[in-house]
Amino acid sequence: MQLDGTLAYISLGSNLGDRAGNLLLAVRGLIEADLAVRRLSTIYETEPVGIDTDLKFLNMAAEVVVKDVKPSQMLARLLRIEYLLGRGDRPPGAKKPRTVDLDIIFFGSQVIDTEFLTVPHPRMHLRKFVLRPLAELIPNFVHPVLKTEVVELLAASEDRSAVHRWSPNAHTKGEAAA
Ligand code: PH2
Ligand code: MG
Ligand code: MG
Repeated sequence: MQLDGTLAYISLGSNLGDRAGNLLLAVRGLIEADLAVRRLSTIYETEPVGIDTDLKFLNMAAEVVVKDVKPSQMLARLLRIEYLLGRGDRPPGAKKPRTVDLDIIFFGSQVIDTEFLTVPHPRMHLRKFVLRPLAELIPNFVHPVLKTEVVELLAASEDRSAVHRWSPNAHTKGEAAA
């Protein structure tokens, strides 16, 4: 069946407070904002990359179906969800721990480069915490600029930071790394 709308991919991250709870509230926020969540990756616990914190992140990816929504409108909705979940108290762009961060990774195969929004996300191909969850959902999707599949980007990534599947009941490192 033909899909009625565009598939967009969002990377979700949290490294402050109840991290898994924050991710779930963010997913609920997407649904309430009319961004129809179709599939979710599993959750990964990830070492912080390029950011001034020792607090590990939980990261995941969401596939949403958007209809009659422009990328700039989607961005505004994501920023609103971040704000409602407690990211309003910091200057934009500050590299600090965050309750929730929602980044547009792909918006169909569109290429967007404005002052406010760059899609595909300009650093996604360098980050295992984005590529690993994304590869669960769309391993063979071709990056519209790099012309490379998501699994190939993951295999070629030089990011050596730790990315492990997370499960709610495994609190020791060994179990979490299963
Ligand atoms: N987000 C960043 C910077 N660094 N590291 C991990 N592991 N996970 C993130 O979501 C993340 C990060 C900027 O948004
Ligand atoms: Mg981010
Ligand atoms: Mg962000």
